[in-house]
Amino acid sequence: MNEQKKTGFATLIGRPNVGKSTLMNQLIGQKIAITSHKPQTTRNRIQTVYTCDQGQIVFLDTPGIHKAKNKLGEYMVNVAERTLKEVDVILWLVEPTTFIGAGERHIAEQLARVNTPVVLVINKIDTVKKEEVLTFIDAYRNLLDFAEIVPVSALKGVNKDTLIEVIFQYLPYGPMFYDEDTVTDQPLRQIAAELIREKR
Ligand SMILES: Nc1nc2c(ncn2[C@@H]2O[C@H](COP(=O)(O)OP(=O)(O)OP(=O)(O)O)[C@@H](O)[C@H]2O)c(=O)[nH]1
Ligand SMILES: [Mg+2]
Repeated sequence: MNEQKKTGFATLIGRPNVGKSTLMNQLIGQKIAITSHKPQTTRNRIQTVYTCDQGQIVFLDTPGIHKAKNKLGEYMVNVAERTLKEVDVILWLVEPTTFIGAGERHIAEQLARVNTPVVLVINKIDTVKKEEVLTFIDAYRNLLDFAEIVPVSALKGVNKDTLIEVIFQYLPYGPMFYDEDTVTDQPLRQIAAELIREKR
């Protein structure tokens, strides 16, 4: 019997509002992180756990990476950037567009400095025509040496299973970090407080 499991850490990074928290909630099938149309919703690192027969993925949702304008912003960016070196795979979320702005280039520069494999996740494909998706892939392909490029819709759950498969490819074999019924490291009080913040 060979029951070896894969287990490791995947972080979600990207500019504010690209859908990091929405994707994480969708992947684990529960609402833990708050989401909103306003940027800079996530203020700290939120950890959630996905367990299946293959093993366990610990997701780290981070604050959006942006040019910091104040102390809170600076703190949020530091949290996101520090996380890059600590994980097995990085999921970089981008908007579905061929335009690569200064914000994306800044993130690409940070990513070029770490050895961690980067999966480019083109999110919100429910908002564009199917045939356009290839043009976005082409626009991004040369920006960085991506491990994979996966188009998804975090909102609708499109390509969710493909993304999970891709993540497992980059995880090492090893013992699980959490019980199989653990979903997050966030205390319930914290989840409740965050959900109240979202409703404001
Ligand atoms: N149409 C569409 N909207 C999406 C999708 N994913 C996220 N959104 C919307 O985009 C907005 C931002 O989503 P969040 O998940 O809060 O984004 P975030 O990247 O976590 O934002 P910060 O925490 O502020 O950095 C919300 O209004 C979401 O409903 C998607 O796949 N399709
Ligand atoms: Mg967020």
